[in-house]
Amino acid sequence: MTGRSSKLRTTALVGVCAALLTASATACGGSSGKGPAAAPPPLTSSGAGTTPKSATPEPSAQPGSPADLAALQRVVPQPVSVTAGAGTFTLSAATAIHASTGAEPIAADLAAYLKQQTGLALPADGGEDAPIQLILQATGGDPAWGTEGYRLTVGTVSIKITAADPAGLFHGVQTLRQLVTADDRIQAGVIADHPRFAYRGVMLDVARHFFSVADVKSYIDAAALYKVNEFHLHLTDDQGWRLTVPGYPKLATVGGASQVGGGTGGSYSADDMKAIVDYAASRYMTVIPEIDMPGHVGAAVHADPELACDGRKHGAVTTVSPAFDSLCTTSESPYKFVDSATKAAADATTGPLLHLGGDEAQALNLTQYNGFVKRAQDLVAAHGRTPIAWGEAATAPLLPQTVLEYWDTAHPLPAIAQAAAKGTKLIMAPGDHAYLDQQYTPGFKLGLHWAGYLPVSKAYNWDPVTVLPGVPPTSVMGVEAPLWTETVKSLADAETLAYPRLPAIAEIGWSAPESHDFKQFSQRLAKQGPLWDRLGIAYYKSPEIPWS
Ligand code: TNX
Repeated sequence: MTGRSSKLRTTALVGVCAALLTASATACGGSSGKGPAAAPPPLTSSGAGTTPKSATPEPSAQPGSPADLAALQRVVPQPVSVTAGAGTFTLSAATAIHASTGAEPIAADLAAYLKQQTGLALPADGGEDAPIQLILQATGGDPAWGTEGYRLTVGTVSIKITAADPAGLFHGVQTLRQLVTADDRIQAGVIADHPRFAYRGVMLDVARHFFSVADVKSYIDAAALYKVNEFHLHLTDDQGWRLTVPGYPKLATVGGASQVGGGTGGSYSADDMKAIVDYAASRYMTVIPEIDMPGHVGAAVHADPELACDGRKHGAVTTVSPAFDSLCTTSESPYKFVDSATKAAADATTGPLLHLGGDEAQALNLTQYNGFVKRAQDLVAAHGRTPIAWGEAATAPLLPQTVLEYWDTAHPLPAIAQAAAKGTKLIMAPGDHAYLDQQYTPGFKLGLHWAGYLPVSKAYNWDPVTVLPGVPPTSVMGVEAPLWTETVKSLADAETLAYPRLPAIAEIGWSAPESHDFKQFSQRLAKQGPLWDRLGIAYYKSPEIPWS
């Protein structure tokens, strides 16, 4: 769970740069195809699906031309190094995939992805001489890989992905998917890659509008294409309670029976939660459940009025605006509820982190709020989970392991940087750069704009270690792109707000800051459009992006 990893890997590339054209930001002194090419030969023709001559074929040793490098520049997030070779590999239905021991599920994933994208049904059970090789190499690989890094080599007759861990192989598969062109070709070259931050999250608010398990899976699946590895599920809020909690049946049945604008809402059974958690795990993502407290509990006090202090009946909240109800922190009964709800969230998930909310508790004074946050953290910890809380919780006494999530750029609390200076880890989700629910432009058909308008360039142009002054860079665990759903009624609405900004934030979380360049990013991003069209992902055709 530690934060940052290394910078661009420049030294190891020196030898390769002499022969092949590289787009690592600094390695060979060139990028975007403008670097010096070593006597580029003409493109060689592809060896479509042919059997390689050796069992572990190496990629084309022919140096790539600037045009070859440009053809390879279509990956988001930008990899650590991209080195072009000459020629292309062409996929066919006869191109078999071989997996080393332990990599078999990822070979099946690759085959399924390529079927979805190209219509070709590649055999995923190829032998050791198969043209596509997925190799798990636990020892002796590049130490820079860590668990999520990988090396992808593409030649005219073979493709090989090597990684130390299945997560790295899976990320390599995502890179490979993005490299496949409309005519089923893949540019030759070598990509070496690993993430900057360990935490690269997205959040989906299923409380304001309910989303079916199938929709949640689709949202996860699309985010996996951009190497997102944390899925924060905002399960409860004023307008809906979506988690089944033993001992409190009305939370789901009554608190779950509505949403913004009314309607039927919904909630997840234990089986539903397991389906989400298992699906996320198959995409190398960990689910972080959130129970938002002590404010944002409109649905909870509607279901169980004794959780509030006033003893009155609370109607269902169906408005966009918050209800500003609160748990009754001065009595004991809400803590039994907090214990049960956080236990249910812990039991429904498998990851180390559990979000206890803590935002916008306007109905409490600071003493009441701080006292609540202290006890809620202890209960989360007692269930074996590391607490996360929204930035406001910085005013409370924090457990040493509690993580804060920075969001409120309209009121940046000095206590957050102060906590970070004392060792608290931070997740960066600044509203004015990372909130996918903020409108792209004035009048955009979806979204809010309390943090300002958020065009793609603004989602891209920020650095997590400098966005909040006074924060030590080592305290930053990573980034998150939350999608609040007050105005989001369908998966297509969610995707329209997330694409193309989610890939921008994913790149901020994965790629070295030296490689960040909006113009170059927007050209790579433009090449994702046809893939989204093929996969049926809705997106906003922002005029900032040179869609082809
Ligand atoms: C603020 S972010 C909220 C949410 C809203 C969001 C809308 C946060 C911790 N609280 O309750 O949905 O703004 O952008």
